[in-house]
Amino acid sequence: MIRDLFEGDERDVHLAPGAMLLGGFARRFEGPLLTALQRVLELAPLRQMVTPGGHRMSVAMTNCGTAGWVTDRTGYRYERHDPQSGHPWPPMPAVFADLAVQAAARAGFDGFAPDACLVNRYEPGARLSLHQDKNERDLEAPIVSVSLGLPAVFLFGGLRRPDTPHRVPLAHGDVVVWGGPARLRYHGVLPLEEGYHPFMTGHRINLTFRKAA
Ligand code: MD3
Ligand code: FE
Repeated sequence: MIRDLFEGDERDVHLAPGAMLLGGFARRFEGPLLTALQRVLELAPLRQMVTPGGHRMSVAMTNCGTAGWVTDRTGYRYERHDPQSGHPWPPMPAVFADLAVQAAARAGFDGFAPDACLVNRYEPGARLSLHQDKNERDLEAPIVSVSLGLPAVFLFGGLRRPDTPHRVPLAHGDVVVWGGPARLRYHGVLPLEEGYHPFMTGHRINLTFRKAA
C-alpha cells in the first residue's frame, strides 16, 4: 500500500474542498500531549453519555476548555460545567491549543481560537454513526481532529445524509482540518477493530477542537 511507503513521514492530503489531512502532524507533540491528556482525564473522567433518543453511546467522552459538548435526554449542547462534577471543564492544556492552532494555520485557517476540545475514546466495537456537527455557534471556524492510538476508518459523507461516504483511514498522529464547504458534511467512524498500539494500548482517542461559543 502507498500508505505504508510513507509511514512515519508527514503528508498533507487534500481530501475535499475545505478538508485537509495532515498525516502524522501530531507526532511531534506526542509526549507532552499524552501527559496533558492524562491530567484532563483525571479531572474530568471519560463517560458514556446518553443520546436524546435514550441510547448510551459506545464512545466514551469528556471535554476540556471553556465549553464542553454534552448529550442527555434533553438534547445535544455545549455546557461550561461538567454535569458529572458540577465543576468547570478542565482548562485546555497549552500543548492542545498549540497543536490545534498550528494545524489549522497549515490548512489555511489562520487565527483559529478553539474554546472547546471534545475527547472521544473508542474501545473495540465502538462507533460513531453518521452525523453533522452543528451545535457550535460559529460555523465559519474549522474543526481540527487529532487521532491517537489504534487506527480507525473514518466515513466522510456529503452535505445530505444519503450521500455515500468515502472511507478515510486515520492512523496515530493524523490530524484533519475540516472547514469552509466541508464544515457541515456528514461523517462518522466505523466500529473500531481490535488491535495493539504502543502509545494507547487497545483503544483509540480522538480530540476535536472547536470554536463552540
Ligand atoms: C467532518 N468525531 O466528535 S473526527 C465528533 O473520530 C466526531 O471521533 C470523530 O465526529 C472521531 O463529532 C471524527 C473528524 C471530524 C470532526 C468534525 C467534522 C470530521 C468532520 C465536521 C465536519 C466534517
Ligand atoms: Fe462529528
